[in-house]
This record gives sequence, structure tokens and C-alpha cells, in this order.
Amino acid sequence: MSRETAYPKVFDANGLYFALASEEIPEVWNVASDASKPTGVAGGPRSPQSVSGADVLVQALVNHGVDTVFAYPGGASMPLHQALTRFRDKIRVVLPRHEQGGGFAAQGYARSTGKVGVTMATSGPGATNLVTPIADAKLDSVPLVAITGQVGTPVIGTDAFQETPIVEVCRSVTKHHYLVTDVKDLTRVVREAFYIATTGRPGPVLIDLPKNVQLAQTIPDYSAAMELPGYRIESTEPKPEEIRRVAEVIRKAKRPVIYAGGGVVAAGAAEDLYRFVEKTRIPVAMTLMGLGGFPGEHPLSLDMLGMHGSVYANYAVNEADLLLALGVRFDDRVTGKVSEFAKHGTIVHIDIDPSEINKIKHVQMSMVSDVKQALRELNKIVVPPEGLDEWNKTVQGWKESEPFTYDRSYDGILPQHAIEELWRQTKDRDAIISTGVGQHQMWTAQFYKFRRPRRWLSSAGLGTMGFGLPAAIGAKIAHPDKLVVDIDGDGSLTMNIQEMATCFCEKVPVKVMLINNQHLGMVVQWEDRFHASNRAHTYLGPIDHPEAVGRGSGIGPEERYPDFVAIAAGFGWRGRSIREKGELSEAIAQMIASPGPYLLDVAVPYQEHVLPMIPSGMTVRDLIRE
Ligand SMILES: Cc1ncc(C[n+]2csc(CCOP(=O)(O)OP(=O)(O)O)c2C)c(N)n1
Ligand SMILES: [Mg+2]
Repeated sequence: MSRETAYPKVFDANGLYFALASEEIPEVWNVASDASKPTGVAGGPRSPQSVSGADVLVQALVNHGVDTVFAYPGGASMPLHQALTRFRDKIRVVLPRHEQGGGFAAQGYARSTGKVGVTMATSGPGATNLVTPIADAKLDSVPLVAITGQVGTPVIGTDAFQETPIVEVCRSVTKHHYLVTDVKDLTRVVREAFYIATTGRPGPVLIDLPKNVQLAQTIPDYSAAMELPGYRIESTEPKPEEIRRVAEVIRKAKRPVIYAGGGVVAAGAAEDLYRFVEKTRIPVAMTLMGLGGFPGEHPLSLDMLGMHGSVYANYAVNEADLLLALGVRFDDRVTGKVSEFAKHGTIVHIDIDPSEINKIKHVQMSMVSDVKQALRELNKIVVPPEGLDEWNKTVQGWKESEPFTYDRSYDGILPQHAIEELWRQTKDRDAIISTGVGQHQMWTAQFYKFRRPRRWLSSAGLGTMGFGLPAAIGAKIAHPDKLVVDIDGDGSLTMNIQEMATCFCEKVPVKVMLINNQHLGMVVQWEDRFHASNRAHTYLGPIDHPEAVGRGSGIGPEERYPDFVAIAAGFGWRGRSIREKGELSEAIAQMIASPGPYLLDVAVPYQEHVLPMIPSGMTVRDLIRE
């Protein structure tokens, strides 16, 4: 018997059909009969107790405190969207203009709040468009629940219309994943998904939900028990004897340094770290993910360490006799040559994820613990190391003699200048800043001094261009009263520029300060340093411009492409383009004061390099200053 006769055709919104097992057909008509009412409710279809899988899923989201979902519909997720309309008073549904934008907006929501971000897409291309935000969330330990529609279970594995095996595709980039084949599993699965996304080391969980499971009726049990025999979260309580041993090595240290990472932010441990530093006077270097975990303006802040970190952070780590590694993973952008990294001292690694201990760098002492709890316990007994003044004087000397800097006499606008000026104008406003990926991202990390955690949103581990604008959207929705600025690059912004429509239509007034160098600046920098400035597809204007092959003389006004302010206007944004130094301060003030979404296009030269720089796989001795 052919499938066509075995499975009657049901037409979806596009007039395309998907097949269902014949006994499931009535559910389709049920849902269609009165979409305004939940199934099972008086006047709605079906029996009083039973509801559709789609309604169960949305109710379960409500039960988990979800107030916003970033969701793009399609045939295989329509029942979910229909169900979402029945919960309008509880859940805001934001329609991104691309699923990747939705995934990053959910991340912006999650990174800025610490709560789970929820994103939804249809099967096939909708689902594959979520792969990048999922992978990104995995590398940066962001709690994300991604829900995808899937073709009906009877046709899974048949190359059905818009079928991709998204669980298989995402297997290695999720913390966990589900393909739900029985509607009765749904409440348990959602519970487990939220539990896994938020406990231990946070991360993304994928729930793939076939359309017939969304349509199937069930009597839900929202208190269904979790079944996670293989998921053991290590005891997050630090052991007292370990705390005593760490306090003892701290007391004896002569040249201690704290290396603080995203784990400090994720654990909500910033205040405990602050107390710890106030008590011990140990200087703090932060990773890209750790920025905001300790106030950047504090005298004991050494700012960022690693490839584009400060000279003083890298010197201090190199000279340290004790490195307190808190919620970090010894990423190669931090360590450079691993064998040379912090080799003169004892390393104490405290992290909630046991798989990180000794993964990259062998350490002398370790503690599998929540960083917050470890710092709390340490704060009870720790005493400052003796004779720290000498060390802090040395470190302070490095800090004073080689600060992050740029040519302040340059007569145009340098990217660093624009970012520093934005920081000056927004530092007392508790703004949230997101970025794309590239030079502008590194300069923001260097020149914007974050005071508090969760104000800095950047794709660190995956380094995903296109992150900035959608992440800003998610943050602004979670914090409507805060100023949210995306400091973006022209290449990165273009990758998710369609999200300007989301800002306008969903009334999300974020600001974009575009560091427009007409190039893929970070790649240009590597071309300059390591490929004799041979331009290899790093110019973002027309290919007949001499600039495309590196023969230009800079960027003349008539050559600028594209016209970002015109694009923004097309999406309903206000905007302005500037290139004169004298305009900068006033233009930033205008952007901040503008009530709606606003783009400030700042023309900057592409010849500028992010410095200092420790080339990939090298050491502090190879540090480039100019
Ligand atoms: C999705 C993606 N593709 C490619 C890259 C490689 N890459 C890293 S930085 C960069 C240039 C980014 O250009 P732009 O956004 O204009 O920032 P700039 O460096 O000029 O400040 C590229 C292509 C990436 N990180 N992400
Ligand atoms: Mg650029």
C-alpha cells in the first residue's frame, strides 16, 4: 500500500500537505474548530480534561515562568503558535525576522537576566537556522530552551517536506535534546529541559516536537516526575577541607592573581568576588565572558587578559605564583601557548563543571563547586597574603605605564574613541551593551568598563557575527527601562540586519552604534600581520573599488557602501552618519536621547589594529604593541 492511501492528506497553511496516521486526523479538525479556546474548555473542542500537546507545551512554559518567547512560525509549528495565541496574557511572542535572530534574541534575554531564554522555530529550514544560536549558547554556557516543530512521527525518516533530523544535527552542540514522540512525555520533558538548562553549568536544550504530537490530545500532569538517572550534578557545596587548603595557599602567596570568567557571572558571584578582593587585595584579570564580573574601574581590575587583553593582565598572570582560576575554561584565546601559560605558579581551579578540570591545563589544586558558594566560604576564613603591597605596586606600575590606548591626536574618529565616548556618556546609566564579532568587539571589551555583571553581551566562545542586534533586542525586552546599545561592525550588523524590522514592529527601541570601517576589520588585521596585507575578500564594498584588492587610499565619502542610514530608514529607524571628530560627542548624545530605535553610523578608518596582541598559540613574550 502506498503511503498516500495509508495516510490521508492534511493541508497545511501553504497548501502543502503532510501525512498523519489516520487515527490522528480528528485532532486536526478539533484544533481548527475553535482556535480561540483551549481544547477541553467549554465551547472548545473535545472532552473537558484533555488538551492538545501544543497547549500542554505552552502551559508548561507558563508554569516555568516564561514570559517571552522568540518564535518564527511554519507548517510544523503552527499548532504551537495557535496555542500561544490562547496565552496572550501570559506570554509575549516576539516575531524575529530570521530564526537565528530569534535564537540570539532569546540569548540576549537569557544573558541579561540569568533566566532561561526560549526560542521556537518550525521544522527543516527553521530548525537549521537555530543551529548557530544553539551552538553559541553551548560554548558560552547560556541557558536556552529551543523548541522546534518536526514532521509527524509517521513520516520521520522519509525525507518528508521540511524534515531535518534536528536532534541529530544538534547532538553535539546542545547540553541535552529531545525528540518527543508521545504527548504523555511532554510535561516531564519540559520540566527536565528547564532543569538541565539552568542547573550545574547552564546550556542549551533542544525539544523537537512532531506536529502530530502537538495535535494529539492528552490529560496533562504538570507535576510529572523527572527521569534523569544519568544527569548527576556534582555537589555544588565546596568541601570545608578544600576551602581551608585554598585559604592556606592564598595566605602564603606572594604574587597572586585572580583569573575570573563567565562562571562568576553565571553563578551570580560578582558580589562575593568583590568582597573577596576587598578582603585579600588580590588583583583581578577577566576573560571576555567574565567582564562585568568585577568592576572594570576598580583599581585592582586588570581588565581583560589573553590575546587582546591588557599588557598588565598578561604580565601579572605570567609572573603570578598563584593563579585563582574562577569559573573559567582556559580557552586558547586566553592561554596562548598552554604550556607557557601561568607556568610560574600554583593554579587553583574552581569550576562547577568537573569536565573542565585538567581539560586544557593541568592544575595543582581544584575544587568542583559553584563559584559563589566557594567564594562565600572562602570569605569567611580568608586572610590577605602578607607583603602583597610590593606585588600590587609592581602590577600598578605596569597598569600605569602601558594602558589601553590609541592615537588621540588623529583628526578623524577612531573606533576606540567612539567606544570610550559612549562609555563616558552611559557609564552612570547602567546601560546594557552588546556587540558583533571582530575588532569593534575587542575594542569594546577594552574601552567600555563594565561595573556590573549581565550588562555585557557578546558571543565569546563561538564568535558569531550577527549576534549584536538580536541580542540587544532580547535584552531590551527583558529590561525595557534600560538603555541598550549594540556596538556593531558593518560586517556583523549586515548578518542579521533584518532584525531592524523586529525592533520597529515590536516596539523595541535599541540603539546601534556602528563602527563602520567598510571592512571585515579583524580579518584585515590578520591579513596585515600575517599575510603581507594581501586583501582576500575582506572589503565590503563593490569589487571594482580599488580597495577590494588593497589598492585604495582609505575610504572617501563617495565610496561608502552600503548606506546603512537609508537601510535603517527603510525599517522605520532614525539614524545619522558621522565622520568628523567634532560631531562624535553630540551625535552619541542624540542617539541616546532618541526615543525609538536609532542607528549611529560612525565612519572609521580600517587601518587601525586591535592592540596589544599576542598572536595565536604564542606567549606574553611575543606580545605585539604596535
Ligand atoms: C558568522 C561568522 N563568519 C565569519 C567570522 C570570521 N570573522 C571574525 S571577525 C570578522 C570580521 C568582522 O567584521 P565586522 O563585523 O565589520 O567587524 P570589524 O572587525 O570590522 O570591527 C570575520 C569575518 C565570524 N566570526 N562569524
Ligand atoms: Mg567592519
